[in-house]
Amino acid sequence: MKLYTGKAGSNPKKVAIFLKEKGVEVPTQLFDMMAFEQRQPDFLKINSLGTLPVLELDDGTIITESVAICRYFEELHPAPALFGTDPVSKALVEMWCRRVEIEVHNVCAQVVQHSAEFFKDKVQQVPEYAQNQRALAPKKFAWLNEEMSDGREFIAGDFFSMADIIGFTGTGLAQMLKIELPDDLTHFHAWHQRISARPAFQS
Ligand SMILES: N[C@@H](CCC(=O)N[C@@H](CS)C(=O)NCC(=O)O)C(=O)O
Repeated sequence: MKLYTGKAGSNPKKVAIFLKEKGVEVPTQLFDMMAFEQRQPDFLKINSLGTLPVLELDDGTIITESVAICRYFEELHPAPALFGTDPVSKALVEMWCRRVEIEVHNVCAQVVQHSAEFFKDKVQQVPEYAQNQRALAPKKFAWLNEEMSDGREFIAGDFFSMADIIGFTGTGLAQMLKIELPDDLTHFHAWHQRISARPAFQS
């Protein structure tokens, strides 16, 4: 098996953190994303979207999508469980992965895609949309803060999960974009400090 990935990028980072949490090492080919290696014709035959990460299995099966790759490794290495352990916790992790991906991570990613030079040949950029999503982002972090005001330790409940990894990489995008995350988002900041201290989150 081989993991095609990059040093930069929030989605490669999700898989890197997940694998560290699992204590799993995978043969890896690092792409120079800024040199657009992932957009070259040979790689487009592997992933038509020209994005990373991608996992190639020994039988040639190609798995794209960071969360799908993590789910595959969860099946191979069930402990520690990062997608829940029983019907309720599994549903809660799925729910929160989607909520954090769509409501937080993707809003920040849209700002990048509609404003960064890096995407100008790939995305039909609409600067007003980038501004709109930038203005929306603080509201999404305020929403997450409010959701976490019930005292839960992690995003999906009282256990660490994939949802925390997605929340962390989404927050990384916001930091990169210098989106203000006010100090009074106390539940959000306490959560962020808690997970940032985990060994797997050290870069
Ligand atoms: N939904 C995909 C998104 C993958 C993605 O957009 N990856 C970015 C890095 S964060 C990428 O490879 N961009 C390179 C490019 O567009 O050239 C996932 O979760 O893996």
